[in-house]
Amino acid sequence: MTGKIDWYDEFVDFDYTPAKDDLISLYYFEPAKGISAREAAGRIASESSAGTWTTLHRLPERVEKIKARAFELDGSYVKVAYPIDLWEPGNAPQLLSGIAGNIFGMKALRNLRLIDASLPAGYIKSFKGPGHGVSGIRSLLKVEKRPVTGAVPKPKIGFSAAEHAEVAFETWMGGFDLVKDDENLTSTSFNRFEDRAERMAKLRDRAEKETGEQKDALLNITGETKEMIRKAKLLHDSGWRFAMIDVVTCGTAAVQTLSEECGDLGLAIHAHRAMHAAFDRNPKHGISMYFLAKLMRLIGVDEIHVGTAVGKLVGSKKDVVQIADMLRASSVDDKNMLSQDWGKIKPVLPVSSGGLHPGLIPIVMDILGNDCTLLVSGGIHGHPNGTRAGAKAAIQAIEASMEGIDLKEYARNHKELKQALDKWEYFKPK
Ligand code: CAP
Ligand code: MG
Repeated sequence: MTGKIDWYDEFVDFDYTPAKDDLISLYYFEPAKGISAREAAGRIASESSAGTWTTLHRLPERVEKIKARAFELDGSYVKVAYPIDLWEPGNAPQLLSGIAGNIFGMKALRNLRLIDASLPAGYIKSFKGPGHGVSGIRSLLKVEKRPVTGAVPKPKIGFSAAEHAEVAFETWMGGFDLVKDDENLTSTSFNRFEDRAERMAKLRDRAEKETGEQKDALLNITGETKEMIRKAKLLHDSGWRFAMIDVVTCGTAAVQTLSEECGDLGLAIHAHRAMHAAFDRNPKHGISMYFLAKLMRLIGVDEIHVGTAVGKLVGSKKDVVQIADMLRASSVDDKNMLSQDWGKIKPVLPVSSGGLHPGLIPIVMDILGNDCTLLVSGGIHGHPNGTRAGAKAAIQAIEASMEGIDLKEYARNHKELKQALDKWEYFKPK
């Protein structure tokens, strides 16, 4: 072999100052044996923009203008600037194919993790963003200050549509706002989506009448895109104002389509993140939940799961707060992340769920504040006196937290809370 056969180094420029409209990504990376950090940085910038493994016989001049540049290297962290001309406006899948595509498979890297990307104003303008956002959800449910509340009938799957609707009614009558489908419940022979939606609508109307409160459901339309559109229309026609989508398993293209469709139907989107831990759990490799949540805000979900820090699933307190703050902010200035001005993109409600029960509600509210949705599922259906008492206990825990009263003190004259604390106290499930 004679001479140099690759040109990765042309994608490294530590004197480069990003243009205002460059899209910038932040990666954690570990070079493979024998590869320097600079060489690895060049490979990341090259393979995610305009390069390839070897020098080329014909190279259009414009590559010099549109190529990405690794411009800042700090230990195991690299920042890459991508000229805006690389990106198709409004195309989320293409963004991922660039900054989260081939580079994860490069042999020159032992590990790579996309931590964040700063999206320039011109780029975010090409996306719809949430139709409702935080204030829209609050006005749909007429819940002004406290956290929005919801629960999933448990077991995850097993109830008939009629039984599911009964559990929903008990949840609403206990004071909860929302009844959510579980992430893996769509339509089964014994609990068809259409049947569930219709039966629950009847009991929703009854619960609204008897309580005077707004009640709604997060019915899971997850599936093939045209089928999701059909189900969204069915929800709208039955008076529902939310739809639930498992955004990772459905994919960004489908979520973009449903963001448009649900926007037209006035449906708020609840984004479940099932499967996120396949790529965000390893701190050294994959894609951060922070970036996934950012992308979903850009595309236009209205609320998304961010974790609990104290429940049964992974996610540290620092991560949960960082993601929630990014979702609710109009601009982000977190020293560990990239800056982000959200322009007109509405804020998104963080959802905390997973192993919660009344005894853990004060901690979660301390972490997330009131601008969140709390999903307490096993934590109400496992109450010694059943679902309605469990929901009341959770509501009482929210009231105590908002009034700054110790739970055990508040439980002295709130029997449902007392019963919940007698069973779980402050138990943190694993
Ligand atoms: C919680 C849940 C949610 C998880 C999702 C479940 O039920 O319904 O899907 O919280 O996790 O199926 O486990 P429980 P995350 O309240 O009974 O635990 O919110 O972290 O995405
Ligand atoms: Mg679930």
